Amino acid sequence: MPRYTTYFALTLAALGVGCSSPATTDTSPRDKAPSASSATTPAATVHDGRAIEIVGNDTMKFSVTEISAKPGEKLSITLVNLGTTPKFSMGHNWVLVLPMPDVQPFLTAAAEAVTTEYVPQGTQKDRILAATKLLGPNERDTVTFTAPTAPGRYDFFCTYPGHYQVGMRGVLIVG
Ligand SMILES: [Cu+2]
Repeated sequence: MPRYTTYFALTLAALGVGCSSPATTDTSPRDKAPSASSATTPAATVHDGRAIEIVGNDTMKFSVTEISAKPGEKLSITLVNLGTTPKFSMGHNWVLVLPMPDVQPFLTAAAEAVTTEYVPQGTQKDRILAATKLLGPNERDTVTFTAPTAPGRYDFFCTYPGHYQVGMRGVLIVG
């Protein structure tokens, strides 16, 4: 009888451990609810992809200009703005887009999208695969997303007006 009790206790302990993990993940959807303001990036609250940190600053360059990924790989890109210039004149974001024959119309739409922090709306928005928020000095933001399944080169850049032209851009190579 004591042996059975011990076995039963161990079984319960094992079940307890088994149950703790789902309980932890269950809190994620509830955590998302209060931050409804970031509705454009619902996955941003769960950063379980391969972590890559990119630093931007007043020189308008990314510290990482080339990222390699497997098709469909989950990535968590964190952009950190270590510049000191105020956001209204030197904001930075990280925007990954689908291949397009000419990026200029997208950039023009982005530069005009002042009210949406230089993220273009409408048909141009459909070309965005992932994007962080626009960051001021010492701000950071992480976006978690799944890399495209189609091998290829996917451009990323900062959509703050003029920063692409200065060289605040890079490429995600899938495959
Ligand atoms: Cu920028």
